[in-house]
Amino acid sequence: MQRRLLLAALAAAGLPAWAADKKLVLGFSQIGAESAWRTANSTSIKQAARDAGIELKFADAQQKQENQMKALRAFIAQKVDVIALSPVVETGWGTVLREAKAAGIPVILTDRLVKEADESLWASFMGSDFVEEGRRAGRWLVDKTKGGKDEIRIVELQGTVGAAPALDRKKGFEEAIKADPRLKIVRSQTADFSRAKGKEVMEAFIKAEAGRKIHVLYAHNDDMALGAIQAIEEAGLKPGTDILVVSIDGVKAAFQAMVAGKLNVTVECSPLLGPSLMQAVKDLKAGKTLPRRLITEEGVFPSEVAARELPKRQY
Ligand code: GYE
Repeated sequence: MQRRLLLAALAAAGLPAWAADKKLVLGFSQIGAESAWRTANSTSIKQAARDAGIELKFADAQQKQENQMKALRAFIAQKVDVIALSPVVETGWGTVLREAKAAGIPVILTDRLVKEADESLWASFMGSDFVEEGRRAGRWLVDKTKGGKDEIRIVELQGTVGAAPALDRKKGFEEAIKADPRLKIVRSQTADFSRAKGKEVMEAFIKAEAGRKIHVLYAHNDDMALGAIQAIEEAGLKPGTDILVVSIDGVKAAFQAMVAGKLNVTVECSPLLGPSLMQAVKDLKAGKTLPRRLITEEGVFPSEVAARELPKRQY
């Protein structure tokens, strides 16, 4: 097609002239591959970029903030059109975000938020409400254990230190279990959102609590819960029965564990952010203002519905 005709067609479709000239380039700084959630998130973003015809520069930071900063600076040097960042921790992003702003490159935060006073440093934040997820887990537990008199002793496996979902899921859960003073968190430690560490820390909890009963395990994600389930079994106990297991994410393996009776509930957190991110990238470049916050919709799945839901799960 002649350029003049192409431009006219683009204008008629409400698209700007640059659309004729080049593919949009998106630099995406991913945290790592610490969990099934993260793997599903990376797949969603790569697939959606292909579907949208957006060139994706994908950088895996292997859990390190310094690697994410390097990636962002490389994206700025390469003059990408848009940067998307899933920040491993909340703090410490001001300088590099100001560099992106000075270079005129908009930043979209996905999955996790940063803690910066100047909110003009990002165009939009899309992801889950982690405090609400924590509350949902807590409310489920309050409801499940209501009626008795005895103390209910909970151990907690936290996500990565300083990460938004770890801080918020702790906060929301604590808020919700206040409804019943019998519910007490007796031990709480990070296991970095990983299955191997979940197992390791749960082993340590079981050892430290020898002679006392652990009634509930609350894990900030499914992978840590699945690791802990192994530790519980190796200690000769029945996960799901001797110890109630509550977790967050809703990955397939969690549904399988529920069907097997080893996990009691998972609070959904959707990793399928790819399509909304690509839409946001296109909207930004078309000059539209993005909503400051796009909240993912999600549910709660107790073991009773696991068998019915499992075939429908996408991740
Ligand atoms: O819950 C966990 C992952 O930020 C929501 O990160 C995400 C969390 C998710 O490693 O499994």
